Amino acid sequence: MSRVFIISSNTTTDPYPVYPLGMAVVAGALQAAGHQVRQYDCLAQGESIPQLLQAIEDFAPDLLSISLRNIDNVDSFSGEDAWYLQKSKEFVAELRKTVKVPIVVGGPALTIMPEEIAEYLAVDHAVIGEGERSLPQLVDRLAAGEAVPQLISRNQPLAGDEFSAPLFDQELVSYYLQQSGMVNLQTKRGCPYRCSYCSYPHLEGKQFRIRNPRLVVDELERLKQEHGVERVFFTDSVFNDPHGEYLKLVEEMLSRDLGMQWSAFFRPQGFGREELALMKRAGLYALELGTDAAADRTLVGLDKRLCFTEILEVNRACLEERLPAAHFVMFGGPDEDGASLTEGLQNLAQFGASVVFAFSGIRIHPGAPLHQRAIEEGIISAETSLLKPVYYFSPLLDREWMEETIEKSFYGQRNRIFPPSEGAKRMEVMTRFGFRGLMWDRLVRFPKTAQ
Ligand code: B12
Ligand code: SF4
Repeated sequence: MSRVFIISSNTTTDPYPVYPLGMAVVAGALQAAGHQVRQYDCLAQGESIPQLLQAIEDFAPDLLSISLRNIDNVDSFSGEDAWYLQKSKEFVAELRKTVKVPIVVGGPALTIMPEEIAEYLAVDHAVIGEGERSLPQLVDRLAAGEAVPQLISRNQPLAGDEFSAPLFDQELVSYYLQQSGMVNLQTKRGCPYRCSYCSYPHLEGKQFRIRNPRLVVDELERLKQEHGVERVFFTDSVFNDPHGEYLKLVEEMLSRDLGMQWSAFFRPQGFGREELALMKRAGLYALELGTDAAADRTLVGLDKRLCFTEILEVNRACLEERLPAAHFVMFGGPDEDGASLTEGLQNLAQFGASVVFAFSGIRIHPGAPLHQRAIEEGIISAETSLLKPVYYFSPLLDREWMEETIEKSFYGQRNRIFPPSEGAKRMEVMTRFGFRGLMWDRLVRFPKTAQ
């Protein structure tokens, strides 16, 4: 048995504070493997280094592990203060001065750029991919005195039913309920689509690995009964898999009459009023839609494999079912030109009461098809470091003109948000008025008769 101190270093509160689920899952796996674990969340429990060092000393761990969630905020308008790795580097360096046990990092940020981040942070070990099996194995190898390399490659992907149950900590749950009114849970991993900008298939694998609905609902029940949770966000890359497996989970939620509310990311394709009505009965209260582009030309440019008419149908069904929906749309991506921008803005006007969050440019993540395209178009070279965010902007239109055009088109509409900082401002105001959670769902005013 070893003692593992695990830290969630993420302190971002934009768009709202999110429960450190990665840390909780890994902590659950360590505990199940017989180790003693202490979780520490820098957002909920403070970033003070002396306080943290005291907690570490009190626990006397054999290993210090850090969960790294975000590299940056994927918003091209942001500057250095939204690049979180500098702070992570200083954080590790401060801990290193006192902590003598090995320091290991993992998490989605790390898995996106493992070599570069491990070197930049100067940690002893960096675990790529899922931590449930890899971290307990590392702990055992270190305890046995084995020499272990800095980079630990991925294990075989776990099957859906092998994912660890998160070890929810009541102090943290209470903090997130107070701050955001919800915690989070994962019902599956992976995504079989290949949208050209997206890092999710790299992070979670190219196939859906689905958890047994009964286990998910058991966890929901525990969250409600033992932790007082009424609302969750499902963190799946895509909640609505095309084979409709997600409906089995929805049915299970319904059959257990959970009385919990939930939201998730949806791909705006292949579902309509019938599915929405069922999900609404099971507690769905808002949908975040991976619309990503607003015209057929740019949807193809992103290799979305869906067309605008399909998105519009899903949007109409959401309005008809009176379910708040938010579309996340990136302008300036592959093949965007003046005509597609004009068409896209006209298309977005058809979303009516639903919310649109628009972004300018697309963060290039290494290994995503967009990375190769940016190299081929001479936007970056193969050697360009992506540690600090680099954004793809279509060479076919002027960025400034594009941004002015979007702002003009959205002007005066509370449910059309651009630039992204506008969303943060509105949420700040709503937080002051006592609202919590997604908050954008409050911006939706359904017409008397749905469109
Ligand atoms: C769901 C989600 C959201 C939801 C969260 C809702 C909620 N209430 O939880 C919303 C939409 C709010 C959101 C917001 C943001 N997100 Co987000 N989000 C995700 C997503 C899809 C899943 C994250 C998750 O919870 N996974 C489930 C847990 C269990 O998995 P995990 O954390 O990866 O942990 C596993 C492994 O990584 C590993 N592991 C984790 N920790 C550790 C530690 C150790 C020591 C080890 C060994 C292993 C290990 O083991 C775990 C179990 O296998 C990821 C993409 C993805 N598919 O991973 C992006 C992602 C993490 N988000 C990202 C970003 C940027 C953001 C925002 C900054 C964007 C913005 N400006 O709004 C904000 C930040 C929010 C915040 N406060 O931190 C990026 C980070 C990359 C980057 N460039 O920085 C990602 C990777 C998506 C992307 N664009 O590529 N997000
Ligand atoms: S954007 Fe959504 S559908 Fe496309 S690859 Fe990423 S997670 Fe999958």
